[in-house]
Amino acid sequence: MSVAINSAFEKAFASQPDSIIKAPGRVNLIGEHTDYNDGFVLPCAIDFATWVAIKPNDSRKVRLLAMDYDHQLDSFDLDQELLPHPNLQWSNYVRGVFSELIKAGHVVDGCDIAITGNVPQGSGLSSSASLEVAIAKALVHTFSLSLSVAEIAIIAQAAENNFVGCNCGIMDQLISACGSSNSALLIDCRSLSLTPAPLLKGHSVVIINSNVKRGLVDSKYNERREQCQQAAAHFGLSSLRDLPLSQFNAHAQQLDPLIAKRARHVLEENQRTLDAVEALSCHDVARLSELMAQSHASMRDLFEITTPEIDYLVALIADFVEDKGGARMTGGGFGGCVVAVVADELVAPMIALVDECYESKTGLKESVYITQAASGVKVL
Ligand code: GAF
Repeated sequence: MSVAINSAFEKAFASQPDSIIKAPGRVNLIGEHTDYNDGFVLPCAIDFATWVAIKPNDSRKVRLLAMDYDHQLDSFDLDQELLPHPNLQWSNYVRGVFSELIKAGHVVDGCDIAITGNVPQGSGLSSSASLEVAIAKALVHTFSLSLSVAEIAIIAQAAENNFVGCNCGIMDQLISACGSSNSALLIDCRSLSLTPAPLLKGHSVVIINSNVKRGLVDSKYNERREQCQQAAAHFGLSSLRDLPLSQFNAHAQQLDPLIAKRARHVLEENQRTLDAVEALSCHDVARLSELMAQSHASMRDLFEITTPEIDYLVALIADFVEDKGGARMTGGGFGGCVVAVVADELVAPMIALVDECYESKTGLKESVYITQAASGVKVL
């Protein structure tokens, strides 16, 4: 990838880049739609990433090359008001990061940037977060800005919230910035504390992309977030994190039934995430399998963010692996991927089963990625 980005950079900007930065995508093992409720998540960074090549250009102009978008070019002037591009969505992730850094008082200058990557896009594996984090780290490195990795993640999240219009939480950007090889990380999304949770020996993390297209995702995502806020507000709280399950259970019937379902998912999913960390630390695969199944059922029935194709995939895999692994939808939902944690000897037959059944049942062909836990953003 480094060779390709170097030569594309040279062709577009007639010089070699100074640095190349790599930021990974992520898969979330459990803890879905809990991050913006100040709750717990358990993601790991994956070995699919976005690469950014950068060099200052002694001007106030930023020039961008998107290798994976037919080598489209964009540029903007740092002395003018930075606005979202009306058509080039990929550029808005970059513009957003510049805008948020400047807003926070950091001094950046003109530069040339080439971008490429292999995180499957629109699949719930955080291709956007990896782009935002790669750009933020590239600017921190190039202009010697003083930001911690957590601050890089916060700037990247703000870019997505304010420039792209998705009110996402902090999980994707934080794991892309801080990922650790061989471990998932338990993230407390309130304190941003990170606790490594080593992955199971003798087991693989397999991602099955349903290839269900995720249409209108941002509006449905933002709606879920508002519903959670509504539930918290009913109890006079700013976040569901502060609502004990027992208190919710005692008063749930006062809530609109739909809002109550959303809140129940978040409250129970937080506990499942903590329980999953415990199961990993005891190498209790059967318990992990049970928790992943409960998490999926909750996303399907309470939070209502799965699709029939994904429900089918999860049921197919869960029936096959029984208590030797677990499966659930991963990410924001409405399409995207299933994550399975499976005993190594079951990986090949599981993939063969999915290959045999999924397309004939749904008319869609899956893509399968076997991944390792990867480390977070780095300058190569
Ligand atoms: C998306 C968001 F970007 C994350 O912040 C998180 O809420 C996730 O959906 C659901 O857990 O990936």
